[in-house]
Amino acid sequence: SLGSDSAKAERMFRLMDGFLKNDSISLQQDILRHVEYTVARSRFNFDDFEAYQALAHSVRDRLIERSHDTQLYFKRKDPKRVYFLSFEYLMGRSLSNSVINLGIRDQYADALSQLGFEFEVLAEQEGDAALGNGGLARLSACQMDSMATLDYPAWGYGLRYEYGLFRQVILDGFQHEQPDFWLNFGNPWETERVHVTYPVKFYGVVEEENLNGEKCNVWIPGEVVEAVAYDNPIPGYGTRNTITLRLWAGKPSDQHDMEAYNTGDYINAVVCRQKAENISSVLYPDDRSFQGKELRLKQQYFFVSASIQDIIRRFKEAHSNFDEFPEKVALQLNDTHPSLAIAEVMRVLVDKEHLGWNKAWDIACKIFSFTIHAVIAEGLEKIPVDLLGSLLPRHLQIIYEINFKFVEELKKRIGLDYNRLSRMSIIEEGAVKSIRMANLAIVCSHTVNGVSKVHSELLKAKLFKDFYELWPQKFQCKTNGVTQRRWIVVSNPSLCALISKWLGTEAWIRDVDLLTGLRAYAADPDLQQEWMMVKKVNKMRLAEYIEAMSGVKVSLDAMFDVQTKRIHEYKRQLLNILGIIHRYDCIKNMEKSQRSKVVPRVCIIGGKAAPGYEIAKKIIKLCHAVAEKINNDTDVGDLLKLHISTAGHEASGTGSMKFLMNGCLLLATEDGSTVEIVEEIGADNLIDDV
Ligand code: GFP
Ligand code: GFP
Repeated sequence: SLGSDSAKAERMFRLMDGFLKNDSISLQQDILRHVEYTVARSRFNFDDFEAYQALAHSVRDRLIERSHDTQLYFKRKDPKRVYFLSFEYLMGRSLSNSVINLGIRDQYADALSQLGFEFEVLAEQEGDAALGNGGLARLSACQMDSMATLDYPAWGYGLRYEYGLFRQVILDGFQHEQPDFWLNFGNPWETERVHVTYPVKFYGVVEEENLNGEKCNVWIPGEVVEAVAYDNPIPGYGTRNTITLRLWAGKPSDQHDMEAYNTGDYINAVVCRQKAENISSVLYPDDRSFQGKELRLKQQYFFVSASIQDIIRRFKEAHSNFDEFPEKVALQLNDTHPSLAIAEVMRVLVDKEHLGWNKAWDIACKIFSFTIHAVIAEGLEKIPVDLLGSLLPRHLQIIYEINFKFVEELKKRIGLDYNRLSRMSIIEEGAVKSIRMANLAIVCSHTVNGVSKVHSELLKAKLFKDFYELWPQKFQCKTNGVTQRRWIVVSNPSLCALISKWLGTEAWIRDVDLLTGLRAYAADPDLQQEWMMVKKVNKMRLAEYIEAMSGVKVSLDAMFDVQTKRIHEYKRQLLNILGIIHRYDCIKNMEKSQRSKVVPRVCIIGGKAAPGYEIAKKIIKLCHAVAEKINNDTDVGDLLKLHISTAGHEASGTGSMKFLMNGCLLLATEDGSTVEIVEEIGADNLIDDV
C-alpha cells in the first residue's frame, strides 16, 4: 500500500527524482530523449525542425510541472479567479517567450550548442499561432503574460481555430488570401484534455414544464456539439505561477444523431458528425464592421457555453451555494464577442440551478465586466433577432426578459422619453430587428472600460452617453499596455542587454516603470553610442530581410519610416501613402544641388486587409503601384524607397508602444494612446508641429 496521501505524494516525488533539472547536461539529455521517444527520430540523426520539436517538448515538460503546481496551489487557496473571455488571441511563437519567462534561456542555448545547434536558428522553426486579427487579439496575449507574471489566479478562454488568420500573398500588387493551417506540423505547446468536454446545444424549441408546482423552461436542442478543451500553459516571468489558456475545439457528440444511426442512415450520420468539427475551424477576418453570420454566432455561443460550464463546474467542486459565486468568480468580456455569456449564465442559474430570476440577475450583475475596443457605431455587434431565435431560442427569451425589466426600471428613472428609451433598449427595432450586444453587456456589467483616456471619454460623451448619464460609476478607463517581456526582451535582445547593463538590474523586466531610471543617463555619450550601435545592427538585419523578401536594396543611412497594422481606412495608411507621393514630387521638382539636404527615407508599410474589404485591398494595390514607380526611378535613387512587406478613430493603438519602447520616433496625431504616451515620455521628448 502507498499509505496516506502525503506519503503517497512523497513516494511519487522520489520516484520522479524531484523536479526537472536545468543544468546543461540534464537539458541535453532531455532534448535527446524527446528526439528519440517523442519525435521518434534517431538521436544520431535529426534536423533543425526535429530539434525544435524536441526542444519545445522539453520546455513544455517544465511548463507542465509549474502549471500543475499552480492549479494545486489555487485549488487549496480557493481565491477569487479571473476569467478572461476573448474570441481572439495572437500568441505568436511560444518558445523564446517561455524560456525567457522561466529564466532558462541561456542554459538552453548552452545545452543546444553542446549538441551542435543554435537556439536562434531553432526558434525560427516555430510557426505563429495567429488566432486573431490585430490589436485586440495581441492585447489578449499580452494580458495573459501580465496576469501570469503578477501571480493572478487567472484563466483565459477562447477558441482553437484550425485555420488562423489567412496568409497574405501578393501577386501583381494585389493581396490574395491563403489558408493558414497552422496545426499542420502539430502544436507541441498544447495538451488535449479528452476528459474535459461539454455538450453545447443549438436550435430546437423551448418547452414549459412543471417542476414541483413551479413553471420552468426546458430547451430541447436540435443539434448538440461536444466542446473539448486544449490547454496552453502561460508562464509568468520570475515566478512559478503558470496559468492556462483553455481553447475549445468542436467534436461530434454521441447524443447528436442516434436517431439517424437507428434509422440506418449510417453514411449520412457520419458526414453530419464531421460537421461538428467545423464549428471551430476558421477565424473570421475582421474589418470592424459587423456582419451577422450564422457560423460566427455559433462560434461565439460554442465558446461561451463551454467556458461557462467549465467555470461553474470548477466552482461547484468547492462550493455548494451560489451566494458565494460573485466572491469567487470574475468574468471579463473582451469586447462584445463573448457577451452571450450573460444570457448563458442566466440560463444556467435560472433553468438548471433553479435560483429564480432575481437572484440569478443579482449574481450576474456582480460578476461581469466589459472592455470596449470599438470607436465607431458600425463596429458594434448587432445580432438579428431571427438568427438568434432560431439558433438559441431560450437565449432570445432571456434577452427579451432582461430588456423588459431594464426598460421598466429605466422608465421609472427617466420617464417616458421614448427616443432615449429606444436608444438604450437592448433590442433595436427597424428593418432588421436586432440585439445590441454592447447594450446587453453594459446593462449587466458592473464595470465598463475604454482602452485609452481619450477613448474612454469618447464612450461617455458619445457612443454610450445615455448609459453614462444613468450609471456614471460603471464607466472606467483601462489604458492598453504591451508586455516588455515580448516586445523588448524577446524581440530585441541587444537593447534588453543594454538596458539591464545601464540600470544595473533586470528588475525592469517585471516592472516596466523602472525604465524611467534610464533618464539619468540619457545625456551620457557612452550610452548614446551603445544605443546607436544596437539600432544600427538591428537595421542591418532588417535591411537583409527586406532584400531577401522583396529584392529591394535599401540604404542603411536612410531613415526607416514604418507603419504596420491592419489595413483600414481609419488607420490612415492612405494618408501615409499620399505623404510619400508628395515627398516624391518635391524631390522630383528640386534642383539637384538641393537634394543633398533631403534625409533619405525607406518607407515600410505592412498589414493585411480583410478579404471582403474592397477599399483596404485597393490601398494595398496603391502602395505597390507607388512603390513600383518610386523604387525604379533612378533619378531619385536612395532618396526615397517604398517597401511594402505586405486622427482618427484609433481607440488606443498598441503598435506605437512597441515601436516607442524600442527607441523609435513616433509620428502621430493626438488620439488614442499617444496622448498618454506623451505624459509618460515627458513634453521634452515631444516635437509639437501643428
Ligand atoms: C484541472 C486541473 C489540472 C488538470 C486539468 C485538466 O483544473 O491540473 O490537469 O484541469 O483536467 F487543475 P480544473 O479545470 O479542474 O480547475
Ligand atoms: C483595436 C483598436 C486599437 C486598440 C486595440 C486594443 O485594435 O485601437 O489598441 O483594439 O484595444 F482598434 P485592432 O484589433 O483594430 O488592431
